[in-house]
Amino acid sequence: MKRTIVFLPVVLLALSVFGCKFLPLQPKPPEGSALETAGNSDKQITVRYAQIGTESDWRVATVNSMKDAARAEGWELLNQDASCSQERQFEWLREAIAKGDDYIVLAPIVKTGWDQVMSEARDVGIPVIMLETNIDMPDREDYYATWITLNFIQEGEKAGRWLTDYMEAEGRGNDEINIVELQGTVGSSPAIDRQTGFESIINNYPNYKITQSQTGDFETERGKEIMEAFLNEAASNSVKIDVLFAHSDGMAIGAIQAIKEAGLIPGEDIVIIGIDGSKLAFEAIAAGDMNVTIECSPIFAPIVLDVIKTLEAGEAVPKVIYINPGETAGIYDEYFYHNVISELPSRAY
Ligand code: GYE
Repeated sequence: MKRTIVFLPVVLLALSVFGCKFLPLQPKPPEGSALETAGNSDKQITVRYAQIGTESDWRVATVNSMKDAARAEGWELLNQDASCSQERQFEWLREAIAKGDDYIVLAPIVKTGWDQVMSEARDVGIPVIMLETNIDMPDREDYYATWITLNFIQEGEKAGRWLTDYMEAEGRGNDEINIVELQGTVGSSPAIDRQTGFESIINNYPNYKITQSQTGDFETERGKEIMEAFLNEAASNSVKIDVLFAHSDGMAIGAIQAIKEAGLIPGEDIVIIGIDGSKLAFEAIAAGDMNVTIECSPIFAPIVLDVIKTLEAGEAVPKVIYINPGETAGIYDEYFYHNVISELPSRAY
């Protein structure tokens, strides 16, 4: 173990100092492949990124990291924003097929409905790299090269565990705890899995109850609107809201606004939990408006690059690649971990 730790940075340093010249010989790229022809002809690798939209800072960060990476490699990135519509994503895929792009990177908005278009991509042999959400279809692994993802269930579990630890530490471990939930896009894996993970923890405590739950589509404005509705309903039923669990920081930020406008103190009257680890959430936690955010890194691009280079070299890639901070890492608060204010200046997204 110790040897690996010492050895890896030395290799990485050597690679960065000496560039590729000292790398062991790579197998020759398949004849006529984009990599083979990139240097000496006008053939350029074209990557079509069929992404979801601009519903959150998180997604904008994903797109920016992909753009930077493609620019550095000299690849053409066709970044296509589907305005949160699956139909538009189908169109981008069909355009890639018609134009003969080299790769498709697909972040599917929902899990179902992909059978037809994925078959079309497979028929013409364009490798598809799945990001975040996977698709639900029979023999799905036959239709894509790899799936790069995060562990959304674990994010939900971390949120649940943080909450129960917090209430325990506050001496409220046996109190009735009423939670409202702002879900992500209905049918998307982050929404389904974050809810599953969170419930798997709080369902062990009969005094924790989700009193209201609705989708805010991962959007800040929607988060605000739904939180207003939650507050109104709670007030008319004389129910206290103790906690907000938001499936994304963007929605939490919108909800914080609604809570302030209702004359309550976010972070105190209502405990606020978000997911993403975005800079805006760090700022809200530093200001005392929010309590915790669970990291979900949007920086997929370096892995996408590796995958494309590996495929260009004619080598195999694993069918699933997890970007996973681990069970206890990636939790940001100023209560247990005190890692928000110190890391705020270096937060990139
Ligand atoms: O948490 C949210 C975004 O799909 C994991 O989508 C992603 C989610 C992310 O808009 O902010």
